[in-house]
Amino acid sequence: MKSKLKKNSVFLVLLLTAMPFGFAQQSESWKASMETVERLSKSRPEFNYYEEKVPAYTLPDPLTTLGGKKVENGGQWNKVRRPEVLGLFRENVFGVVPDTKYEKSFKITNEDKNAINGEATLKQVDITIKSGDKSLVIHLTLFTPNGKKKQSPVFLLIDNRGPSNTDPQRKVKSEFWPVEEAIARGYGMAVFSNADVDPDNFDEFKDGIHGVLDKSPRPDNAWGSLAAWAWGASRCMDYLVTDRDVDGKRVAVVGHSRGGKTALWAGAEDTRFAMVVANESGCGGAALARRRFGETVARINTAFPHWFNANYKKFGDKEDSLPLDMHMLLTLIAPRALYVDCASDDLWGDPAGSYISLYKSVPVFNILGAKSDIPEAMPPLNKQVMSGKVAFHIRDGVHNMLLKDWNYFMDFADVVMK
Ligand code: GTR
Repeated sequence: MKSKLKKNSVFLVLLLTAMPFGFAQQSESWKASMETVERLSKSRPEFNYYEEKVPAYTLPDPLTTLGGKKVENGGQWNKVRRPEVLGLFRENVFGVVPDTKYEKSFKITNEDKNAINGEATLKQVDITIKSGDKSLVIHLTLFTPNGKKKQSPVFLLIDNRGPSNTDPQRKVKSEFWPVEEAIARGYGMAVFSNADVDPDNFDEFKDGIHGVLDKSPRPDNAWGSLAAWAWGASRCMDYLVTDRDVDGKRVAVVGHSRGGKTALWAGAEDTRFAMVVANESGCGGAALARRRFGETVARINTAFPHWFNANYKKFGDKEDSLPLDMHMLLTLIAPRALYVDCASDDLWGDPAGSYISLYKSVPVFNILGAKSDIPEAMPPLNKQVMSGKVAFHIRDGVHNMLLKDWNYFMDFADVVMK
């Protein structure tokens, strides 16, 4: 036994020495290239892109209650700490949904059982929300694979890019929503446009669902657009759980960038989502606020005053006084499946800060029995890490969501949703 071990380690040493330099490099943790850091710094000199300039910070412990008690088991998390953390994010970041009564109805406006050369069934569904004399329609598009005995798991995309990415007729195809590839792997694909729920502009919350449900005056914790889009994802989920071709217990909510922030909040608010994918969600998403790397709390609230609630604006340049940080948003997904990913050129969204955030959320997954041992060091470029219910990758290239990313999401879903 001993000599066998010895033999093996000699072999390993020989192998490592013989390995070409490029290969050895690839197994190292990702670091932003100096060229990227300098280029982006030049384009936005008022923001920090240098790791060594990240200020010292202390993160709040997700497993210590506001009263200072240590959470020791899943029961205490579910009963005490999770509601606290959810409340902190409602109050200080995304906002509270008004309790205005509304009616909801579904209408299938188009069904094609022979879509994608007979591989899929297409349904287009109008989800109508009505309150008093005001109403709004969310248009949901759904493809499910044909010829399956069981109901299909589905990815629901919160589309923040516009209809050219989500053509129901499939004349225009986009890697942003790769329906054909997902169908071939046995997944359904659903999508709605965030603009149906709330147009992405600052109009003092007059249009979209705010015009239908908001009370006046709006309190400082009233929901912003991200919370409205997340609410829209839940209304789509209301339909999906009724569809005979969909397995409502295996629906993943997916979003890119502002959509990624939204997907996280949708998964936090609505535990029916079995999986959350936050693609390049950055500031206000997976990236830690206290690192002040790339986009900051002050900047996001100035550039997009409608995304968060009014309370969040108080924390611009005062990140250390936040009673939370974004790793705690990720804990709200536990013990369900969570995918965080970044792109190497997208330092604005702080890939390193997003990974630390994921790593720091893991103790909550573990206390809930979803054992997830990801390493503390970030993985190399284009190398997926997955463990238990969490997964991560950093793709080479710019801010976008591509087939490469989707393939990784589906590889993870194959493990956690099939
Ligand atoms: C940027 C914004 C980011 C991100 C991005 C997007 O301008 O600063 O937080 O959300 O837009 O959604 O594409």
